[in-house]
Amino acid sequence: MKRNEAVERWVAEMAALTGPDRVVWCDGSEEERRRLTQEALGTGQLLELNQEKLPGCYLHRSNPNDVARTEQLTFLCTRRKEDAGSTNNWMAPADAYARLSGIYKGALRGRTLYVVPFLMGPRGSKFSKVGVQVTDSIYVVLSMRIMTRMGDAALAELGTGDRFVKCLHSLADLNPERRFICHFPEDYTIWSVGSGYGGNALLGKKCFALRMAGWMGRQEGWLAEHMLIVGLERPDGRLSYVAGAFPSACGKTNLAMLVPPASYKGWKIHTVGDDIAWIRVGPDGRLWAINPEAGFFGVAPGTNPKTNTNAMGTFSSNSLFTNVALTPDRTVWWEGMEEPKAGAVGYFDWQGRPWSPGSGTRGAHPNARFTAPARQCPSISSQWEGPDGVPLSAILFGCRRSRLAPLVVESLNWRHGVYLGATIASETTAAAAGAVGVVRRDPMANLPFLGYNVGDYFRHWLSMETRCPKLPRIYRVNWFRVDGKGKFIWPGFGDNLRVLRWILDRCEGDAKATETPLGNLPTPEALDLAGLDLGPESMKTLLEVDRPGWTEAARQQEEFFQSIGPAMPRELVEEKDALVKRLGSA
Ligand code: OXD
Ligand code: MN
Repeated sequence: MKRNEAVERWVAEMAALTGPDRVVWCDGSEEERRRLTQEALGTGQLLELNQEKLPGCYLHRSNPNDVARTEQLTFLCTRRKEDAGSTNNWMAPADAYARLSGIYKGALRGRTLYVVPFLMGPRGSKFSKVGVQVTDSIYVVLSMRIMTRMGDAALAELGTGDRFVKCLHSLADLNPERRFICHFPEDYTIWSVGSGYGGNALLGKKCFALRMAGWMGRQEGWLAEHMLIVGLERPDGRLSYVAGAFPSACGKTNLAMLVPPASYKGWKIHTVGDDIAWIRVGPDGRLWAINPEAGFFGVAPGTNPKTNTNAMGTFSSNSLFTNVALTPDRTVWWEGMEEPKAGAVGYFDWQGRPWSPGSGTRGAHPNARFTAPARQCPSISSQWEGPDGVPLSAILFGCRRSRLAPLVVESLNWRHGVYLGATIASETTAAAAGAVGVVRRDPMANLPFLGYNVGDYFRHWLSMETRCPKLPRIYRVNWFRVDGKGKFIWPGFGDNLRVLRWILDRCEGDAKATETPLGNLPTPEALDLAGLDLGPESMKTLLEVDRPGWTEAARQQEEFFQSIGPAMPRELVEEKDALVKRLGSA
């Protein structure tokens, strides 16, 4: 491979800082995968799974203090504090470099520094961007190998250029007190230390493809979003693509791979991406999206042949599992899979402790993950690596709300759609450290991943109206409404296609809707409910407009908007005022 001087210079600098015994350049080859896997098996970083049942699959157990993203330790380090905005932690770049250099200094003594060039996006695409991560974790290298186009392919794409994102990572001593994930967008640099967890350590993912790319996209006129991308093909062959933002661990992977209900004969699903979308205006004036990743880093608990058979097919080989339970025949298990017999022996929990099913303790960590190559997904789209991406017919903003938010609302126009996304509030999940089930603001389901001021982000979204002549329609959805007994009302999973069908029909102008203060809701007959056990009362709850509840929600939105300060676009405040007015009249 031709050498790239800028990369070599930077790697030498990072090696001088961290002091490794060896520097190994990764080429992405199969031989390298085998060699690194053997090494990781030797040190116990990986455990071999049953190679007959799960060929090429391995188990990783993380440090129990390092099992989720740590948002409180994640910083934007911009020269001006206001560029980080009210929702991000901020540190001055000089302070962050000094503080973290102290931790990195000599941290790789006795260790190997792996150099991992990686490409986000398909080869030969104008969307795509190169990064180089240096790391002391083989688990991270092998995960990056699945999640990105890694090795020589990335260097070939970079050529002799010097525009690459410089990603420094070290596990250091895994001390949560010395754990930092710092982004320096002005320097194209990410420094992460003290964590081996996916979102903190696989720097191509959240750090680059969302925060750093968000910053780049603002400057270059495109969007980096926390969105799945899926193609929906009707029996007559019409194919439409939808992108959907949902908070972490709220079913993006399941929606991207959904299996149509039995009555949907002839419908086909084409998975393009399950977590991140880069979106640009295409030459035809529509929005086009790519998935910058090459793999899925999905939440394992709850995944089973009924909820996501395509995911089961995807990770049946060449995959890594993190913090799942180990079965007596060295396969994997997690909550939500078929329950083993209570008291069965030979199981180990996610921390490697002997464990018995039915003992009342968890086998897998709630944020246990699978890391699997996208190309293995049975429903993968033939277009998933297309350099131009796929054109979007609709954008979804999803939330997880047990009350208040209806099943689906159609926005009145782009500006109102941006407002619907900007005002998402959702119940927290185990994907981030901290309390679970607490309602918090999560604009565009992207709050933890914003690479700049949230007010400027809203403005950037609004500006698409002037850049893009053929914008997709925007919808807000909520699959998570519960009844009086706390049970989910909507069946979710494959049946979400019923809602997507209404959305597609609306985009094509042939489905009925009722105008409400919130936006357009389906008339009860417009949603296809055939074969579902959902009475009129349930549908009434799913489609209700709770006026006092929304009046209070609008008051809370006002507080949120005010907290954003001068960057907050007036247009969205006006949308909130218009909602209050609509709620008050009629
Ligand atoms: C993820 C997350 O891992 O959102 O995708 O936390
Ligand atoms: Mn995510």
